[in-house]
Amino acid sequence: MAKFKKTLPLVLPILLAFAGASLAYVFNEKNSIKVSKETQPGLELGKDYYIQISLVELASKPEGKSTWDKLGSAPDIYVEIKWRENIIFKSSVKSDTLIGVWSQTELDLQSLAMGDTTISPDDLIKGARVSAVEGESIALQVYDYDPLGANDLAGSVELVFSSLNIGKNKLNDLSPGLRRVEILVSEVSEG
Ligand SMILES: [Ca+2]
Repeated sequence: MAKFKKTLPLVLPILLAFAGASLAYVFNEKNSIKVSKETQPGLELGKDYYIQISLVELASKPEGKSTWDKLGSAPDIYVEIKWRENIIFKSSVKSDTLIGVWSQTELDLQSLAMGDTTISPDDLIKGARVSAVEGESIALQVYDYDPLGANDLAGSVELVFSSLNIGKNKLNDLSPGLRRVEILVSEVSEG
């Protein structure tokens, strides 16, 4: 694997920044698997957080149907995050799979802060920014994308902020069609 030079140019092409951030995330993710949910801090109500979808696993077939796709191919998964009755995030589509994985461009906010940049983290993070207000929740709606017809709702789950933790949140057996969801919650570091 190529190593980054010690002295990176001050102005990196955006694409390279994305690639670097993605790699950093992959390594962070591997490390964070050891951290159990119980040891992670909960959300501080009243603060802003980023919600990112890491993984969605669907059941082998949808509820009440024999196959996901008409020709027997696996579902084409995408996720919407809904908050206060608005869709605030829509993921890319992961085609023909029962397990959709989205690599996140989790920002190394420290390195971002070191450089001269006018880019807001909001512009780079592939996720939703929410305010963790007491009693409120976000809804994750998982769809099987259909290019020709209506997208089928594969499953959905509502998560109250008080039930979420900072870091990775693993959720299992949420509904008949939805076996597993992993989301990443990160603090917004700006004042
Ligand atoms: Ca398909």
